[in-house]
Amino acid sequence: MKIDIVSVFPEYFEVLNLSLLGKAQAKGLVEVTAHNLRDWTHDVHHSVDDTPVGGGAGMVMKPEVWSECLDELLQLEPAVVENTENIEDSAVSCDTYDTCDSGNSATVAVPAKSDDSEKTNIAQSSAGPVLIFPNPSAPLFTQQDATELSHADHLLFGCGRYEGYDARIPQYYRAQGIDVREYSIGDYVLNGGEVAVSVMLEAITRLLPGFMGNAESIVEESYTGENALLEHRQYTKPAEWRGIKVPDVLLSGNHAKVDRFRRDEALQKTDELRPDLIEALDCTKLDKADRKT
Ligand code: 6GU
Repeated sequence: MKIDIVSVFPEYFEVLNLSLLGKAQAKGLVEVTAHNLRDWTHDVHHSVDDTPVGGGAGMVMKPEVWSECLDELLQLEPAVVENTENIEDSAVSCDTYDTCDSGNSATVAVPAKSDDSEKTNIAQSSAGPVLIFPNPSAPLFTQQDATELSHADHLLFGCGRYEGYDARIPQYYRAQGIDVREYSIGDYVLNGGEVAVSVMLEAITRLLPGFMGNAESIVEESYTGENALLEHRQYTKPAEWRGIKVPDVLLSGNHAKVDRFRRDEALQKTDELRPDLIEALDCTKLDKADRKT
């Protein structure tokens, strides 16, 4: 998987060479390049932002600089758009590939449409690049998004700073047939997209085949699978520590009982802390004992 990151603070991503991702790069599973957006400026001040049209506080990232950068990294012709009226102003959208039926003459690289479920979208598409913008006002990035993006062969992250980026940037690239996603990582505000991109990158790359030593540890995690629950508690030896005992059933050696105990705990914990996840459960996948819990 090839990963490009564009930021005004590319040094921020030097830490990626440490840690697990560094190992994945060494193994050749991923190739990560952090670019400096200012390399695509032409003025002496290397300016990347300007005041918001319509007024308001802060600065907004200019579309011209981004487009020079993104055209190059996406290997698109710097298209002369003849018919800008046809570029649809679609709302922030992260779950579709087919937002690009505009009659724009400059359309290139339209990914093949897939009728299948979201999970297999990328695996079955012609797997063009996916352009991702962190944005606190976008839909939440989930484990399902991470799984889906782990099948892409080229991810390009564009980190916004200041009050954000000109809305025409994602709009334009969608109209070019590029799979453009905007994601928030949670209901709080960060100064820029760099931390959010690091979070998404870690969630995505650890799912790459061969990345983790133990593939099972991925399968059993919270938020994975069709019926995502928070994970049960874990214990290791000793069986009693500072007067606190490990639950007896875990020492029983009875695997069925252990599984039931853990499942009950996961259901109870999820109900208490994340009722939204319980609401989203597929009832047909619950067994009799689950219902009792
Ligand atoms: Cl993706 N960006 C910024 N700046 N703040 C955030 C965020 C993203 N997600 C949550 N807060």
